[in-house]
Amino acid sequence: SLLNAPVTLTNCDREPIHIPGSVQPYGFLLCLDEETKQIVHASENTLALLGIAAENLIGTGLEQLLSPATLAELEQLWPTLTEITKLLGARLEQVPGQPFYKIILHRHDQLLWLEFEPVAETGASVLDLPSLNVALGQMLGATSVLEFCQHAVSQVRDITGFDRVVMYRFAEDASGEVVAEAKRDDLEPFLGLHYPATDIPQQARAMYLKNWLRFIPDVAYVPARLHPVLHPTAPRPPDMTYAVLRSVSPIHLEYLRNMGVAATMTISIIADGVLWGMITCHHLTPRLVSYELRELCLFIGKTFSALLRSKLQHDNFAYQLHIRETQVRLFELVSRHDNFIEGLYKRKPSVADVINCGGAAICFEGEIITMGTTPTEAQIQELATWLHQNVPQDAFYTNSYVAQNPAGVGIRGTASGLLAISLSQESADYIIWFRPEQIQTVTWAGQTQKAEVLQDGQLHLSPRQSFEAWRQTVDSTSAPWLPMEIEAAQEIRLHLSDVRLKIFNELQTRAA
Ligand code: BLA
Repeated sequence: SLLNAPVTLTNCDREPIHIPGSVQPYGFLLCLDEETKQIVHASENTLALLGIAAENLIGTGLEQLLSPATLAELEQLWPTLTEITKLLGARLEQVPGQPFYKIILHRHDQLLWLEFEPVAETGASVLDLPSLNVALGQMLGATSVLEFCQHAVSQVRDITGFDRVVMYRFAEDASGEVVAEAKRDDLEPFLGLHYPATDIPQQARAMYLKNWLRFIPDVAYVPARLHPVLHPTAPRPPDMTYAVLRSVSPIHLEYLRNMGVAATMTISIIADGVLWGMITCHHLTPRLVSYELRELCLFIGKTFSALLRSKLQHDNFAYQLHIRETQVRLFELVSRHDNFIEGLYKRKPSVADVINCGGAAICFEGEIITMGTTPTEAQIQELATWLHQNVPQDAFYTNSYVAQNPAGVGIRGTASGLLAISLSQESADYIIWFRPEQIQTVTWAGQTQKAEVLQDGQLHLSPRQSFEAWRQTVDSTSAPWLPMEIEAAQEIRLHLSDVRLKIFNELQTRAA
């Protein structure tokens, strides 16, 4: 089977993670036939948990486990049950010596799913409304997407007590970045780290759009098989997309073990039907989180998702506004200086302040003026000459200059990204904004994790190796330029050409 075949980065996408035929053993699973309400699958750990072998449950009803009162409650639930889970608390009255159970119910794949999680006490309410109100208030009040993310991860850490909680945000290319983090002080920070798209394969992403929360209380678990794995009339094991106890990919478990993580919980962040990111929780020792607390985190994740679009728009408007305001002030400075070029760099704001960049340069009539972090003057001169000889357009932008001109390798540290506007058709006069190479802006903070050996030269099964894999894909690349930034640069070009035309006309009139 695929699970026994060697795993490579290419077959990773094909692992059928929705039909593992087994569960995590911290609870047990019963699947009932929708019509007859008879048990058709039971996880083999019923023997360990209930003292009843799975095969002895097949073909029976729930009467040998539950009291008539609980059965009556279930009868009420069946008709309206969907993929969305519902909770019922019960003692298995018919089996002596059993603890209290949370029964998590849903309907899917023509089966009724009952997942039993044992709990120590019957469960006082964990819903602390006042602090939930504070949490939501903070999230609502966040003035930027990053602050919003920070509140969400802090809340989830407060609620669950996980050692580390991060917001993992996906980029266009499906790679991801840790953009917010709440953690135990002594842990190495993950904030700012990136990982390649392959760390979370496509079928997993598709599943996480349907099922918003995953929980692995102990990554060292031994899966409990279903009995039977295949129903006599079914072509494949039952579809566990919505099952809480679903046994997860062994590849992913190995990844987590290599990371030194013993328990995880992840919550999907979905904006407009797209997986925008995940709240990812880690614990260094096994950790059981109750169903109710998981639901509370899910509530926070869904609230976050619902508010996200407006926060993203807010960030966008704020940046748009910053560009407009600095542009207006810059143009004022330009008009106040006799030499208009001086207006671009002598005072604040300078051209470098209009657009997010590492630095900027003005190349004008053989002179070079630099602001912020830039290549050397000689390198900028070479770049201006290259632009003049190779780029006929008035504006030029790239997030990988090296990909356009191999000679760019020498300046990729400060200038992997370039946004340039031409000030003259005849000579190499430009304003150029620079963006640094992305990988130089992020590095692993410490060396506390031991380096793992690459297993077959292509498998990356820990975040540190993943980071290296990501590093290779974005070699000599900067963060991309946004359409509004390119537009702003164009506007500056047009404005300056108007100014020069006016100066030229004035000189003509004076001469006449
Ligand atoms: C799933 N991989 C995941 C998940 C995360 C990551 C968050 C979601 C499952 C979960 O834990 O709830 C990745 N986790 C990370 C990253 C960090 C982290 C990047 O904490 C960074 C700090 N994984 C690989 C490779 C393969 C792979 C090379 O790295 C395939 C060859 C597979 N990852 C893989 C699979 C799943 C997964 C199959 C699905 C697990 C499941 O739900 O069954």
